[in-house]
Amino acid sequence: FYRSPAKFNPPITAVAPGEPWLKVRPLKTGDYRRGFLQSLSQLTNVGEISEAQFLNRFAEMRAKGDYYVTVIEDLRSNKIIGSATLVIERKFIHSCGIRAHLEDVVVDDTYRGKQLGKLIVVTVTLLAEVLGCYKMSLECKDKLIPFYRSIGYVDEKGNSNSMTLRY
Ligand code: 16G
Repeated sequence: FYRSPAKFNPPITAVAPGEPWLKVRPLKTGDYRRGFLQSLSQLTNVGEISEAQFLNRFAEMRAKGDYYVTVIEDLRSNKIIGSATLVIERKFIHSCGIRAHLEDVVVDDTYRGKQLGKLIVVTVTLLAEVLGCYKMSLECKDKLIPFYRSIGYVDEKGNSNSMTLRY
């Protein structure tokens, strides 16, 4: 499997994320009340989402089976302090292959310097490989390019320039 060039110092893992009160795990329905959406609002506009809306969207994602939302919880406050989503796209090409997209990566400002962004990205990147994806791609702000490079992502210039149409 993928050996990330990312260096962890001290050496943390998803199972032992550096502090006994931090837990890396899949999203659960109760995470609405654990501040999951407040945490996401550090990334972009989340909007006013009721618990029913959240549960409905989460049920849709689970029914599809192609969404893997991973969160980090602070067990002291029972708050979600970071998350990342892996979305799988089904293809005809690459022998009916599957491709992974890394989406909505966020770690609370107040938890900076604990390597948690790196940890969650490495974790879902490995998960995509275990699931059989032939590649994982993402879009990010320019200032985050060095971060993703340090984890092994490459900007394939001229080949896959990221382009957007906004509605
Ligand atoms: C970043 C995110 C993307 C997210 C978008 C939100 C990563 C790797 N990329 O590009 O997943 O959906 O920001 O910004 O986390 P927007 O609200 O402008 O679409």
